[in-house]
Amino acid sequence: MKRRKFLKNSSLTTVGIVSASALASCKTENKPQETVMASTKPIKPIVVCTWNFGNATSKAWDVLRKGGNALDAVEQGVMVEEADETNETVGKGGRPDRDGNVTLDACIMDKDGNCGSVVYLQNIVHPVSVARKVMEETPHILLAGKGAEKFAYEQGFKKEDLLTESTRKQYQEWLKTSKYETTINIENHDTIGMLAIDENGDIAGACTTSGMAYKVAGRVGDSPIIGAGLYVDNEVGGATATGVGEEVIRTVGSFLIVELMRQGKSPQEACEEGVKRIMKKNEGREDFQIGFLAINKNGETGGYCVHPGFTYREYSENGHENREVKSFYN
Ligand code: SD4
Repeated sequence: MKRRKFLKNSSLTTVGIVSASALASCKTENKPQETVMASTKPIKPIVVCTWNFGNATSKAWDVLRKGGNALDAVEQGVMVEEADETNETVGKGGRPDRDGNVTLDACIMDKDGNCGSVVYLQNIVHPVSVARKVMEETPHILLAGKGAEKFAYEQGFKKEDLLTESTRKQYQEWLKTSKYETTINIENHDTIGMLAIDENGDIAGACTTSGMAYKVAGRVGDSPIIGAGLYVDNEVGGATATGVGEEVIRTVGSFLIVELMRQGKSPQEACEEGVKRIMKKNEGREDFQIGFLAINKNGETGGYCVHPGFTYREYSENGHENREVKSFYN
């Protein structure tokens, strides 16, 4: 990751968009602190998402490429995974809780700090779009359970069975062997968190999941919690998380990462620090995975995880690639 060069000469003008990692205070004698930076061309538009979701990233890129805004891009991007029945961690086809009910969590956040969220939502394929409606059509931020579902129907969303033949079968098998016990697992994470910067340089993010498989009924993870599973600050950047949500909530992970970028860390450094904070509270534990993904205002990206295996997808005019996160904690 290239760090920006800070210029100590206050006579230089500030050029381009000032990224968090590019911010530095330059003291000149008898003058107030000033922030200046080298001229670097921000990468925009750009979209990144957790894991190797090529179709979702392509969809978001399509929106951005045509001049669409970051909010539309992330919503339409993650909707691809919500509708994909083969993704067993998101939307339709997501694995159920231990009572056999699929309950979804999602949130969305825009450039102005507006946000919407739904938790424990059943029977609706696109929780991210319900979250957007919460943001845009109500005075609230977070709706839960039956209330969220009723609101979704009022907004025109259709009722649909979210269990598929495959997840129903898997659940029946799980019942036979599990003793009705929820266990944490380092695998089977496919939650999608997506961050985008549009051609205006504005940032938005979305995150959507069916949560931990066979969770205790009523459980809500980090993904719909603003600051935990997702956070965007248009001055600085955005971050999102995947993995065991309880650990991400404990450190308010995404907010932490954005704040670390505000203080001057690169997205990569900020994600590493986020994982380290979590591991400090969990010495000796190896049974869970966390992956953080971050982008700063300049379009620089970074990712870090506890165990190998986390990847993120990036799409900009520089190309389209799946980035394996090669450095990890364990
Ligand atoms: C949760 N963070 O509900 C989510 C799960 C996840 O990939 O990320 N799965 O805890």
